[in-house]
Amino acid sequence: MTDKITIAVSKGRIYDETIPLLAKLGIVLKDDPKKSRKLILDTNQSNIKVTIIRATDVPTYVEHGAAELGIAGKDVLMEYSGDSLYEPLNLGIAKCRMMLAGLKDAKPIIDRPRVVTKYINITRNYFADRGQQVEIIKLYGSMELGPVLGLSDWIVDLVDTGNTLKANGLITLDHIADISSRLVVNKAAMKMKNKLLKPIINQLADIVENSES
Ligand code: PRT
Ligand code: MG
Repeated sequence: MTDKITIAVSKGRIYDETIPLLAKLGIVLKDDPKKSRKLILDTNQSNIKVTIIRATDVPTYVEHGAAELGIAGKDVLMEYSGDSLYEPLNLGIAKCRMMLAGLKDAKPIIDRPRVVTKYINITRNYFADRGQQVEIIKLYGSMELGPVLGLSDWIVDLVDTGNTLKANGLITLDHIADISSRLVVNKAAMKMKNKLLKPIINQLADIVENSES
């Protein structure tokens, strides 16, 4: 099996921006994942397959070697607690910012501030660094609703255009991190399948470098 690789790609916006990158590498999907129900997709290269999965599952598949390569947001990687992943490349796609936000017309906070987020670890570290006591409440989506319905004072979430915050009467309060998608590589595969992986990583690095200038 040293001659085959699987690339795990986050679905959603990362997938949309990954397909042109793969095309530049000469890797083209044989099926349209929006039409096919197959979870593992063949490409024009017989030894390379692509699987499109939940963003938060990408590091898990790659760490355990079920996929040799993965493409995931830095937000997901920062939140992930495993540590045996190589992260050789910032792909510069699906860029956004991790922000602290709250209601524009917020009432003064009298108690420990409550924060809703799906990024529990990032949020805990952020407030620990500032020495501030907060109560963190985990949500799985639509964080913006938290302050609107009085579940929390603040949210920690990703912001791109800022339209979602604005539409819900929220403003940014602090910038926590710049986010973009990264290439991650399984550590064992990096040794065992180096002949196959190295050229892909190098070519991707060239493509990213050229698209920056
Ligand atoms: O199911 P789940 O929501 O977990 O994932 P998904 O399949 O819906 O994927 P998707 O498309 O949400 O993409 C997730 C990944 O894209 C994240 O892990 C980030 O690395 C990256 N990314 C880049 C973003 C955004 N930009 C972004 N703006 N992910 C989410 N958003 C959301 C944000 O949470 C907020 O609700 O977009 C909204 C804000 O956008 P603006 O433009 O209104 O500011
Ligand atoms: Mg989403």
